[in-house]
Amino acid sequence: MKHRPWVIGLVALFTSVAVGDGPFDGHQVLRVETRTLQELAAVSALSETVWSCTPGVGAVDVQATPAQRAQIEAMGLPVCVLVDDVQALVDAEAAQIAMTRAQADAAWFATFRTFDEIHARLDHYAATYPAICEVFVAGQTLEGRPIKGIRLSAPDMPGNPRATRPQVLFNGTQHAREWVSPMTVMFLADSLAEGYGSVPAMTAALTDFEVILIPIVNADGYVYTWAASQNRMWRKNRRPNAGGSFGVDPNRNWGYEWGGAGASTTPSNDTYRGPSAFSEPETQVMRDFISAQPRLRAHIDFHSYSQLILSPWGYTPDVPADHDLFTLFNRRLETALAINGMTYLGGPSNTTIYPASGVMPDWVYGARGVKSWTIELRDTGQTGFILPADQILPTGIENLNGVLTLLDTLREPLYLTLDSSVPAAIASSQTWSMRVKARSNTAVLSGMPVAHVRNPGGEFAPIAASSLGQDTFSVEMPSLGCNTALEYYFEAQGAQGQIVRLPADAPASFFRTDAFDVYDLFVDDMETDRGWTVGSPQDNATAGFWERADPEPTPAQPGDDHTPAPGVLCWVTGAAAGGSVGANDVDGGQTTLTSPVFSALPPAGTVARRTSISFWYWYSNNQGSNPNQDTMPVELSTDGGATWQTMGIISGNLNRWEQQTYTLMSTLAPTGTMRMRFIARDLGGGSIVEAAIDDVRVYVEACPRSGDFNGSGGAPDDADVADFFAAWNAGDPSADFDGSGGTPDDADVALFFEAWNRG
Ligand SMILES: [Ca+2]
Ligand SMILES: [Ca+2]
Ligand SMILES: [Ca+2]
Ligand SMILES: [Ca+2]
Ligand SMILES: [Zn+2]
Repeated sequence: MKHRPWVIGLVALFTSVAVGDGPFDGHQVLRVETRTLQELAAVSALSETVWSCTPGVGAVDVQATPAQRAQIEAMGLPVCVLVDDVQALVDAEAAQIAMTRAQADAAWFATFRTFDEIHARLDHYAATYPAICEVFVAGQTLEGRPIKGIRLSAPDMPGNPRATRPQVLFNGTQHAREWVSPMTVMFLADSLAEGYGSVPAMTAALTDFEVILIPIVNADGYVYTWAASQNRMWRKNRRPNAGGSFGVDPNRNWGYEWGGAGASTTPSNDTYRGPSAFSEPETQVMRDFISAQPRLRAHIDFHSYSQLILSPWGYTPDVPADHDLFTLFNRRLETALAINGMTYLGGPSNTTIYPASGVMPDWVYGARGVKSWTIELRDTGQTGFILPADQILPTGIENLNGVLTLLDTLREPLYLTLDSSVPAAIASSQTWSMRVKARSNTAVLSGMPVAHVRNPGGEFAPIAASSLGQDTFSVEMPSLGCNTALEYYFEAQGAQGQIVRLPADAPASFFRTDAFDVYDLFVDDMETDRGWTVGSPQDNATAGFWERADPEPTPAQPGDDHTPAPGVLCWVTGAAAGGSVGANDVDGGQTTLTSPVFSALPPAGTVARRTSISFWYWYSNNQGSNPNQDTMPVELSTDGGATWQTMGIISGNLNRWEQQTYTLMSTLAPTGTMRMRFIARDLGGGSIVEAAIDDVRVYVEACPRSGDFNGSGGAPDDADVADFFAAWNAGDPSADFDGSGGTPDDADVALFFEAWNRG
């Protein structure tokens, strides 16, 4: 077998990216929102290096270690992660450089190739590797061009004849202008043909599967995009339509739920569905070819661009019966396609991009029952269809990795997937269960799936599931004491003893659910007067003052409050619509809405683990002149309004009600005399500023204080009683069990014994 150097480079890439042991291990690039020069200086000092070219107050990009990130976050500034893993980026870059320099024979993939060049290349594989490659013509296009493909599979082996191997089909170029799609399919052909016998993953792929590749389905359109009188941006086939326009969109012409949403009835439109389902030779040929493959297990239709992994359905937002299975494949494909640092997002086609009916994967899955995807290749719109040619190889490499991962997943004996979501937290003592699906694939499921559960630090112990019918199983999970957690994973067994776990690498990784109780401390839907006030010494707005009212709609202001009916009222800047969008918005300065005093302390006898303030807001500053220049600070006082600190700054113009939640951290420690305020303001150039606030909720996640007074661990015992009374007699604050302040009293004794008895 011919042995090309770049194949070795490819293998090196597959290993070098996974290993991260460089100088930037764990480093991330963070975008931190600073508000003052002091904050900017502090963030800069806390970082490894500043990435921003010209750092200033506002958003600054810094490279930080995990410890530095924790310190920056402790400052309470908004942080978002730009680069999750700096070392991985550096590794990927180094691997790419090494791979490219090692390539002796990569010239074919250095640029885009014509219809004739691509078909000649298929013939070259068949001539060079006749034992494993076979070229075929599936049929003819409208203008009579061959729709050519190649089958790759290892020669017959004892106990493993070719004719029994599961088949997978990958095609490109339903859409003519998406030139990276045939190149990606050709890269798969090249890697498998050249790598068989020398690269273990390629050898295994062709030993276990028959891989069928069709680089160009819409040959007429593809040739048209290359013609001298070219229309490089041509998408459809070359059907002459009634009315003089050309082209049916092949990927709206497939006959499963044909004619629904996301396909045009107008012949000149780029998504014209055609006069009837399967009206076009290209879709007929592919339909008949697919129907003739008896062992087809999976299919990918390659398109560009957007970097998406799209599973059925396209025609409806409803999820398919195999949604959990598609989700499992999608997550693995996402990981596999990220090998070069690119993000491919996976999900159902309809809701991940847009509704589209008559698409190929809907038919392949809906009519043939074969798992089928659209993969939208690079990029995400920077160059779109005119992808630079130097992206062909990296696109091919990451999609080869995706295809290998797809094959790996098809090989698995059983599929174990979640049928209920993993709760991050539950209430203490709550009864709860988890549902999983366990399906046979190459093996038959044996017995019931099992959940392995433990408290953190303990040993995993099994709990058997019970069947809910079909492939669905339920596990009754143990209820949890407050401030404890459960770690768990699931396991299923095949008839030959094959073990499958969820998560796949359990017990190294596992799910976790925490238990604690939630207490509301201050809840206000603004329907009654709870004592909010308008105005502060700094207020200087001339119009658009806060008022509690039923808002009237304008292009910048909601027509309804947020509270579900019968709620009608919220706080809003000038509730009346007036004659124009600017008639009743904030003008000339700021107007301040201040809450009544509320307590953010946990209930007596409990210990808080987290205190949160949430509210629903409407904010608009993107209408009219000087848009997007104003913001609305949200401030918090821990001393009844004497002093204030910034909790956050609202600036997003979503034109809808949105919920914001802030967690009170050490810098804003909860007290019994809290207030919050919202400062709506039109500063600088006059602009349209509208704001509204509704459904405020302050709540604490807390657990009862433990009777283990001296913290010795284990169940409370006599020593805890002795230590409590010693502290109580001494008037020590630690004996103030209910947190009421002052000298410990009888109430503290009662509460302590309640906790002690509880254990
Ligand atoms: Ca309300
Ligand atoms: Ca208004
Ligand atoms: Ca204004
Ligand atoms: Ca302004
Ligand atoms: Zn496309």
